[in-house]
Amino acid sequence: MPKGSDLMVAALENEGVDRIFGVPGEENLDMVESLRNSSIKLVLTRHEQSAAFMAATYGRLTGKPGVCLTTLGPGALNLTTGAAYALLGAMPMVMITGQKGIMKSRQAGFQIVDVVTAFKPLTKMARQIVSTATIPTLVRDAFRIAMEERPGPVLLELPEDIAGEEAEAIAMVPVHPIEIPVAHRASLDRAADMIMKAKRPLIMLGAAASRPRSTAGINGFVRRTKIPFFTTQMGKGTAAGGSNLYMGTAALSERDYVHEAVDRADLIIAVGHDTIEKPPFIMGPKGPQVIHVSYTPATVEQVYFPQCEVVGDVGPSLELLADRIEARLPNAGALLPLREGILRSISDRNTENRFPLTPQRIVHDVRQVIPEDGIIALDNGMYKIWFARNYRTYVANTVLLDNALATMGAGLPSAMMAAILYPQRRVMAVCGDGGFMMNSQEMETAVRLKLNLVILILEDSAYGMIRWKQAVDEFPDFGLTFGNPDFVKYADSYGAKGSRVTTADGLIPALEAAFKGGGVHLVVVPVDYSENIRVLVDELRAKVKPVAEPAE
Ligand SMILES: Cc1ncc(C[n+]2csc(CCOP(=O)(O)OP(=O)(O)O)c2C)c(N)n1
Ligand SMILES: [Mg+2]
Repeated sequence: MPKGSDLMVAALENEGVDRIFGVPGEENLDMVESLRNSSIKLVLTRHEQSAAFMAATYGRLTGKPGVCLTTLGPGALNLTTGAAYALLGAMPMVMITGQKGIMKSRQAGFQIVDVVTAFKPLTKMARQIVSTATIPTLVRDAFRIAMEERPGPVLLELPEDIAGEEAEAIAMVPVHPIEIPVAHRASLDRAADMIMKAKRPLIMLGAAASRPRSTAGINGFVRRTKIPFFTTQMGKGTAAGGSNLYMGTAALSERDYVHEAVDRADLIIAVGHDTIEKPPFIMGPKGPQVIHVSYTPATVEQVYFPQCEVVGDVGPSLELLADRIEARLPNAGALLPLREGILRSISDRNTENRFPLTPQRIVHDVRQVIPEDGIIALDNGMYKIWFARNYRTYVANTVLLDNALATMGAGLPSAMMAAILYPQRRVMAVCGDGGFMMNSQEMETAVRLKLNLVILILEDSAYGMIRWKQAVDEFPDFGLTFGNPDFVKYADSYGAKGSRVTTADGLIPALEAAFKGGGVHLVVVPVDYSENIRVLVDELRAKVKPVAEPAE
């Protein structure tokens, strides 16, 4: 007779799950035994938080929920940051947590936390499984909810006694494909009318444009309409950045070079914009009109209140919109003359020979060693702004950054997930010395899994981003510096390789050697963050003036 945990594992196999990430506790031992006898691999991590980051990234890259497993109380609570990461980032994920038995209580309150309640605000659904009979339907429901637009995390709590209980063999619920409806004709007509009337239209590609299902339709829309586009941080790569219509990425909310185009636009077609991102531009009473095109209706915010919405499956809806406007847009390229100046200003001084290296030089050199389909996964720190602004992308989901929860600690685990899914591509984690240390223990997991992965650490011995804000706000320099381990020895102690860049021209060869050598390789590069103030504050304040009235 099967046990509850056998049904659980069979239900996960029914969903096509191939790996589960996590740290089991004694409450999961039936589950672990059922996994041992299944087709699903159990991937141990060294902290539950990284298991959640990996599962969420699996969801982000494949569109199917990644799965993670922990014990009750302490283990489950270690998933909270990962749950928030998946919730804000719209990444499908299923978390399975253990619990003490619910039919008898032989350990009183030991380790018991109301996990289901704790996860309510961090998930789309959080449920305790109270009977083996409901396992197939609950699991099917959990996966559907995690995947449905807008995707996100769900939690199923499997108590120890339900997992170990003998159960009737119950049939699994078959999985079938679900198509997302296409936008209504009336909304397409209204949007087409606004676009044809626009004098200076601009497309913005946002976070939901990065969904694996979105990208083909988006490329077609940009190509057919010939309207120039910019991206949000999480929309990078969704239409080939190398195309001659790319105007830049909005890493700041206003007054960056890209805003010279945004401020002059009279219409922005916002494809897949999700307001969990730090605003790519600020809507005001006088600014451009906005058409929101996405899977779900717009969230109205003080800074985002579109005047028209095209809601439905993004790719096919954009195809229908392009059918209506293709070759009928005499003003499509009105903002294109600004492109060269914007891109030139952004790439200014990016080959400067200073040591420690400038952030611009680091971005430039990283781009040289990463092929078009190579993936960089960023942690959170000052360099994220530089990579978002300056790193050109050619393929969707080749820059994995988190402009939603913007948590530190996810860079290494998300890069590890990409390396597992795409062993034939170059994959690099880019971390600050602060963020790297938040999950650096996963070096052991990466070595154990025999991943090919380069980890680039930008060393400034500080929580640089906060130190920068402190300086911008004219506070004294205080409380944000620290010491580091010797990263080369640290890598060595994990059985990984390590190297340190000691000259301005040393980064490219160090990275090339790391990729060619294979395995897990950590490269440390000292960074000179004085450019933060020089460019992101002084230069932009002096050069980029907000446009009061759009010029006719
Ligand atoms: C988990 C978490 N804690 C704190 C913060 C606030 N925070 C944002 S960036 C940052 C500093 C990052 O330092 P580091 O990783 O060294 O990158 P740097 O900015 O120095 O390049 C901090 C503390 C955060 N985003 N996430
Ligand atoms: Mg730092």
